Amino acid sequence: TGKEKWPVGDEKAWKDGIPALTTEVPSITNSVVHHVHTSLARQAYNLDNLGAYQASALSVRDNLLVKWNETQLHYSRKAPKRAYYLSLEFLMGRTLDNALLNLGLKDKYQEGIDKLGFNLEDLLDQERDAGLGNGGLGRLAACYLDSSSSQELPVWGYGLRYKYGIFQQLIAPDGSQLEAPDPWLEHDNPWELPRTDVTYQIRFYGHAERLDASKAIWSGGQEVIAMAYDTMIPGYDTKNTNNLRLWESKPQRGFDLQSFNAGNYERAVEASNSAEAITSVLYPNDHTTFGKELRLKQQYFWTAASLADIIRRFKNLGKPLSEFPDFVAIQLNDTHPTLAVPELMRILVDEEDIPWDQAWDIVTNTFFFTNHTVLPEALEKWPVPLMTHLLPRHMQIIFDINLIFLQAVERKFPGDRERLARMSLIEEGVPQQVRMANLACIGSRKVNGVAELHSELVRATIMKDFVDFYGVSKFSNVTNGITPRRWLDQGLLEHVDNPAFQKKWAVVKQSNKQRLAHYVETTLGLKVNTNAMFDVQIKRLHEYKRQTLNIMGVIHRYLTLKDMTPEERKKVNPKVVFFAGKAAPGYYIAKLTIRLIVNVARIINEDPETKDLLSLYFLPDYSVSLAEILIPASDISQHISTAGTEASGTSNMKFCLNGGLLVGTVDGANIEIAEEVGESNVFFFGHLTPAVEDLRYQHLYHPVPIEQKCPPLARVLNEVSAGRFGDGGAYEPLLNTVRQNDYYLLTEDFDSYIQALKLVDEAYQDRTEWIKKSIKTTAKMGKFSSDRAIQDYAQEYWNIESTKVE
Ligand code: T68
Repeated sequence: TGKEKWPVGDEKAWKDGIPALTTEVPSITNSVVHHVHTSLARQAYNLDNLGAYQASALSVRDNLLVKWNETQLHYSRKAPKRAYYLSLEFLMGRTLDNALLNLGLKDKYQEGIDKLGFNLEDLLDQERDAGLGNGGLGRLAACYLDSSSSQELPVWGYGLRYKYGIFQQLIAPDGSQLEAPDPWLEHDNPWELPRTDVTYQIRFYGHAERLDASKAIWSGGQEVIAMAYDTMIPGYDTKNTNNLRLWESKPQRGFDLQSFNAGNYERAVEASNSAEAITSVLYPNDHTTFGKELRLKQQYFWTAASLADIIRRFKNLGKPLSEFPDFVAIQLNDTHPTLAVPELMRILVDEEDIPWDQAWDIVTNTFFFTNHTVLPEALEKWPVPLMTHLLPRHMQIIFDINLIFLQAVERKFPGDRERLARMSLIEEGVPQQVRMANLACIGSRKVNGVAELHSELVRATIMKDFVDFYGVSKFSNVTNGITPRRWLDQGLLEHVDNPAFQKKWAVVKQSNKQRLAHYVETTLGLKVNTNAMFDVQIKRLHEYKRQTLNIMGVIHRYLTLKDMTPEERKKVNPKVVFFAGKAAPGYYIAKLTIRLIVNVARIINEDPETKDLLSLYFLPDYSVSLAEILIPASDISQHISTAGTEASGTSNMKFCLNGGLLVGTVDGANIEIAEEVGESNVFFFGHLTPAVEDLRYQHLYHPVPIEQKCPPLARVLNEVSAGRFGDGGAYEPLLNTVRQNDYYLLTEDFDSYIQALKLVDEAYQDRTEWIKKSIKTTAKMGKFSSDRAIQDYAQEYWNIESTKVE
């Protein structure tokens, strides 16, 4: 109510002491100088850009904290239903620029910092990216936090505070990717608040002793401490500032005293190391499962700490646990947090003495599950022996859930043993494995995919049996979205046909291209032709995303240019192709693709006959910050996955929002983007999803040699084989994926791909028309705001309401 008795001491003294927001230049400079002197213990005499960044960040942080405190108090008083977003990845990028934008203080800080003799843009550049994610899935989580605060929704994120984020990508002299660690916390992180008082003990190993048919006691094993770090999530133009809580693992007592006293110093240190190892590093694999014990430990550590925290907060409301789903909704971002399902059962049944059926009711009304891929190699499975060893009680609970579930399936489909085998939580084999997607599905109220086509495929493939069992209404769609705050770099329109506006539009795009060219020049020492069309493909390296198709297309273009007479070449529009993206360290073919791109670039960028017409850059160490430079600079971007493989894609949305056009397959969110911006503004090519299965079947059983099937592509492969781009036979394993069964259908789509790129060239010739397309595209992207996506979740899934801080 806000009217309750003041909790401690003199109310006025407390209230007067709350720091004022620094929203005017004099208070801004005061607060920055204050932090230089106190927090940093430095002065104007010895302050570099890094120090000035840190002091500015601390000053902005003070503002965020005033709002954050108010928000948390407001939520506690109002006690609305809350939603929690559990994600192993939050790819936040940098914070200062975005915080200033959301606070509406960018101009004022710019002025203040100028006054202190520094340049805001230089300071922004000092910040290290928080790279706590691999790609789309992790960045999506970050966009959803931004939108939750902006929409004034009571949502918290829960994740892990990795000491090392996604690895730093280096390029070796031969063009291959090398990985280096990312010690992003090296110089203190001003955006996090260590909460030494928010800790939980998390158990691993030990033994589970059954007490009756459903209850058990889990004891022994290893105990590790989870400690909270909070990060403020500002909303745009609102006081609401939500929280992202990340857990760090710590040893129980620093040292195991017993071993220490027994003179076994080494063992004591080992125990402490093994606890700290849990949150030491982000696993760099997307779309493959690795089966490493440490990864499973991360998943349990994080879900257990988060649930303990959520339950503690719920209990403060003084309500019975039967009302838990009325106050708590938990979104499972992919299957990574699925252990939350048996963990909540364990807490309710073993610790809270709630009967099994009632507990299961609570669980299945609390969780919601988002699937991000239908690729079979990405579906998470854990060996039963490993799970039994690490989490003996959870394994029992999973078996019990499975037994009851399969009995229900048997009642609905009597005698259908194959169906039971497919739907079981346990995959038979040596060893048996736990199917996490099945567990997430049956433990959740709803299941969603991330774009219309993808959700359709989820229903038709991996979840088909579950649709038959539950009915289709449990399985729906929330098309992904992106925050327009971070990803829109220019103003808006309504002026498509206004020549003055078109001109301004072109000027903005041009200056974004110059900014990118400047970046390339300062990082790679290479000059970029800013009069050329900029063509960009930036995403994780993966066969299904078909960077290989793109590089084969570039080589084809190069060979075509070489075949031309100088007269013919004069008619060609220059083009610059950019690639960026990381490959999982163990993904051999993806790494070979990088090596090929780098070496093709070396040859064609040096060819005096063609270099003004075609050049190619692989920008190392792709990150959120680099994306912020690349995306606004693109004329055209490539989203060319084999149909049916890219669940949604989100950079496609970011490019279009910035007036870049798409060349793409009929896949993921490309389809819905075309519906919004008009098909005439998207360059589609390639086979459609329903054809893919048949084509793969033909490749396996009726293969046709590539020379027959696609001569231009065969020529490209032969040139690479022959060593035209160096390294003779090095690329054979990559080329063979295309020559042999061509699972991702490059030979099937190559001709229409080249045709689509030709249409792009033609369209680009008419610059005015192109600019109009660009303006229209930006204007029609509203659907893909993560504000819309998060409202879909809030209304259709979580049933939470906006809770505005006045
Ligand atoms: C992506 N998935 C989808 N996964 O590929 C993309 N996976 O189509 C979609 O737009 C995006 O999710 C958001 O929905 C991923 O990014 C991972 O990064 C990942 C990481 C670990 C394990 C499995």
